[in-house]
Amino acid sequence: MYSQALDQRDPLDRRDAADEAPALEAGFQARIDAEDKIEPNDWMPEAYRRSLIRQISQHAHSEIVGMGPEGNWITRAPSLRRKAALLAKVQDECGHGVYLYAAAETLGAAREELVDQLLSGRAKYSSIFNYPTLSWADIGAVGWLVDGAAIMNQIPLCRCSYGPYARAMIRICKEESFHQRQGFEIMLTLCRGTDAQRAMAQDALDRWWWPALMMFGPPDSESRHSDRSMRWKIKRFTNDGLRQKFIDATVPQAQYLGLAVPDPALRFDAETGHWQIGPIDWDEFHRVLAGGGACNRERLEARRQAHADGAWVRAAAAAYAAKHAAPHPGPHPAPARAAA
Ligand code: FAQ
Repeated sequence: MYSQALDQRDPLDRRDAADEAPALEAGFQARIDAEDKIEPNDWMPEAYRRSLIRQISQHAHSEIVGMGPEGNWITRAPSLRRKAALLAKVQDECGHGVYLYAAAETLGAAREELVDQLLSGRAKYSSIFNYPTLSWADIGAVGWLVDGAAIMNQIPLCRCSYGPYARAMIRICKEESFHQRQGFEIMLTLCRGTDAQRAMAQDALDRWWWPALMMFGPPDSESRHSDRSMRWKIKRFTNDGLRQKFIDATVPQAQYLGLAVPDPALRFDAETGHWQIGPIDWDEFHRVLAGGGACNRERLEARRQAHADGAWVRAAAAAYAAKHAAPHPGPHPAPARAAA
């Protein structure tokens, strides 16, 4: 890995590298400022590399854990069309996780280590996936709000300064936008249905609204990584900036559905042209991050079980790779002829 390679160098070379570091960093920042993409073999500050591995791996874990809440409803989808769409969506999330782990690997991270961090509970993944999906309307709300929030956050990541992450995000965002529409369409169908269906849609919005706003991360005043990530153009907008964009886009959609946003303080500020919300319960956010959400334990248990169930696949793949890496034994000797 990159850091090990640095450590193994001759001490004199290391001293030269330390002398060169300020110039290298200035050159690196100039490339970022010029909107160049940084590629895996380019020089980069160690902190940039680590910050990307942190963010990309948390993102990958979120996609993988995020299969759980919706996967829960595949067998109970109300029609074949809904089942096929949900199945495809959950498979897409798995694919996103895989591209993202591959992007983290280009930075020298070992995938096994990243997965181990998730399974041992040391890694973070998005707070949103620690909430339960209690009704079919929750599948609509997850697509509409959770994928909607994910897209708002991820479209700017298509312009991230790190090339492999930016390129992975382009495809991911195309798929996420389909996910958001399928969720909104489920909500629309329910809202045009019976009173009981409308009540189910309202109940889902009541439970998912605030957790969806928390997906954007802590307020800017408490965001420890934002300043540096913005300077390095990993992030293009702050957490509060993206949260506000999401609120402004989503409140009119709720109105179109005929649903009430569960916030008595919500009001449109004509001066700024933005919707203003009441206070977010950041204690709840921190409680969920610390493992105290309704489903933290269940989500990790599901990942551990899936990992254990997949052990034979990993063993078979390793055996297959080893067989193909071994030198070819050459043609079989001709069978000995029987004496005439
Ligand atoms: N949950 O200093 P900041 C999806 C952590 S994908 C848990 O502001 P940063 C698709 C943060 O990691 C959803 N932890 O951090 C889908 C940091 O912890 P650390 C995931 C959170 O990185 C849909 C600490 O708090 N998307 O939904 C959360 O500058 C449907 C301080 O925070 C991404 O990962 C949170 N909500 O900004 C799948 C997008 N927020 O590392 C299935 C990429 C913050 O110091 C179904 N990531 N933290 O221990 C990002 O854009 C950023 O990492 C942020 C956080 C914006 C999430």
